[in-house]
Amino acid sequence: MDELRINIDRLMGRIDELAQIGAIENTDGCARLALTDEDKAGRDLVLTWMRDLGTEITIDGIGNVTAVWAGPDTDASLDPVMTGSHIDTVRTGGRYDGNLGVLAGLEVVETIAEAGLSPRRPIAVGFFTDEEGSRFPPDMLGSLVYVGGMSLEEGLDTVGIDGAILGEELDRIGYRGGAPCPAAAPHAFVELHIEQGPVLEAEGTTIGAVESVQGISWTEITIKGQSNHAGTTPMDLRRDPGYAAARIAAFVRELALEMGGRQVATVGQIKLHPNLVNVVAANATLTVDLRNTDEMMLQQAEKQLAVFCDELAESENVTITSRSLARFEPVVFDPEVVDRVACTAEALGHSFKRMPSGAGHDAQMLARVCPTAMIFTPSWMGLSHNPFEYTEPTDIAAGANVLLHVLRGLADEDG
Ligand code: HGY
Ligand code: MN
Ligand code: MN
Repeated sequence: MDELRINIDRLMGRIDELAQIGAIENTDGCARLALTDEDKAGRDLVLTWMRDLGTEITIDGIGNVTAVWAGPDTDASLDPVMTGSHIDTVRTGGRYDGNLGVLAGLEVVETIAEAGLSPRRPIAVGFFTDEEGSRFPPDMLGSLVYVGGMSLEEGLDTVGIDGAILGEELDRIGYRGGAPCPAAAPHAFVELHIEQGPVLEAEGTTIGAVESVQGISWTEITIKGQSNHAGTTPMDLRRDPGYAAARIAAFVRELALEMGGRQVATVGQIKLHPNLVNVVAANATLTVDLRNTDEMMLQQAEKQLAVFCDELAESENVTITSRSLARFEPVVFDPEVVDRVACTAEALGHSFKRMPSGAGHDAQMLARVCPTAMIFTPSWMGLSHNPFEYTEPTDIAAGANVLLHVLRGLADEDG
């Protein structure tokens, strides 16, 4: 492996500059929910950097952006090797989740270009629309459309948690492009991302060679009862969706602890109506996020939740309905590409660990159409989806250099 390395100061400068857009006061974090004005401003800035690198930029019908770079002797007719991630964030976002993968991809291109090198294949750097899915579920919506897992029409018609229509928001920010969905499959896809969990830091390991992504199940549950006076309504006459929602939140926590293994469960959103101190709620809406690396266990968790809701509806005399917001089975990455990540980390002198991903990523969608893997860097205190998310610059440099050499290797291969 040669001595070529990325320029960490330039990469950190871009990470810091992008983080100013939607910056969350008194923190290092940023909030750029998909297709908001902040997301548009972030997109505009990243496109400026893509243009400065002389890449060929395409924007597809769901707003995914791809920048393709070729050296003077690159065979531009060959399928590109692709990297990338997302630049939309959750409302309590950090500056590394997704942004690192996109900006490290641009840094890799700039490093190769300024070294005057010409990889055999072009290198593409992309960011995908609405990876977080927290405004417009499901998560990874843009990359799902990119690979043909969801029709463009269905993606555009998606209704957000705020009632906005995805396609209308895309038009409002001027990012509905003309490039076709699904896109042509790249030769391979590698995504650099922070771990967003505690494992690498706890083990003092620098690089994660990610082998798989766990299954994801998002459900929206709606509970209808009867609003009533908080003071005059006897307890045995209540039909209380607020109480039922609390019971479901407690149930899924106990279920995950009982199942053990890698089962996790989260109630991230609870809305009561009319949400007033002296009114027994009329209705409640809550979301349940269940995940497991094992598909059968995940199905079992879903079944137990459904049975619990049926029994609860009966005992509390409320009606409970549910709808799926996202459902993805576990994904296993390409062992050969994972091996490249592991070998490259070792050749660069970094400790590494083969591991699954607890979070969903665009890479799990690209894995449907091309050989794919991911590179993780440690997360301070395992924190993410938190404005105090942090990764050491030395670890960022390590991850970006592994990305540099894995992409170069893939870009120079035949076939
Ligand atoms: O939900 C996830 O795992 C990802 O952050 N979209
Ligand atoms: Mn992410
Ligand atoms: Mn995220």
